[in-house]
Amino acid sequence: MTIYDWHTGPYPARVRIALGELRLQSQVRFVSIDLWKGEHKTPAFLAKNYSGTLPVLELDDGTLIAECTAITQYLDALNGDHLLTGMTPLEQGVIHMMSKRAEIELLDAISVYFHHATPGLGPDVEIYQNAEWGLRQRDKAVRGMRYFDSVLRQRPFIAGHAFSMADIAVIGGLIFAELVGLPVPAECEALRAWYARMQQRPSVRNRITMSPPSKAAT
Ligand SMILES: N[C@@H](CCC(=O)N[C@@H](CS)C(=O)NCC(=O)O)C(=O)O
Repeated sequence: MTIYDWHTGPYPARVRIALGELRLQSQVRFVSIDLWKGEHKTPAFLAKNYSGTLPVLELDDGTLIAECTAITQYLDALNGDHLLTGMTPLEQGVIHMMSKRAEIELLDAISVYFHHATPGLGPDVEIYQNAEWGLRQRDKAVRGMRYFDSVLRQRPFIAGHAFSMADIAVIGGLIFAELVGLPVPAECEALRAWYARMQQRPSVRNRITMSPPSKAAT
């Protein structure tokens, strides 16, 4: 299997963390696509992922799977344990919902803020920006942090009593928040304590050193 990603990217982090949790990293070859040089927008890369985003998983038969959730679901099903996406219908439904919510309310909102209301990936990549939209999404992300704080006041993990893909999605959001200098509000004590716990997990700690930048493929 090949993963096309960028070692410090918040979305690539999600798949790297999943690989670490599932102990699958030795089965993967990483190829770096340099976001800062816009390598994800070249025709060669767009042929792999129409959306022009990272990460992308390429299987040995040439099948391409983009989208962190889809990649994680594929990896999680490989050994049949479903550690990250749930075993029972109830677990699967709640984990899927909370992962989606983490994207909509936190991670994707911060991404829009980054691309629209900050210099983002630079003028060559950011060919359209709408700062007002970006700032609204930043405020949405802060509301999202307060929401996830309220969730974590009720239970130890984002989707219930066990670590899951939904935790990984929120971790991706807080990694992105750090990159753009968006602090978690001080009063979000449960979210802060949970994030400190998450950072102790080897999968989270070792995600960047799992594969530093390699030669670009496109
Ligand atoms: N919905 C996608 C989003 C992926 C995404 O936005 N990835 C970032 C990397 S951190 C990216 O490629 N950004 C480049 C861009 O949007 O120009 C997923 O879950 O995989």
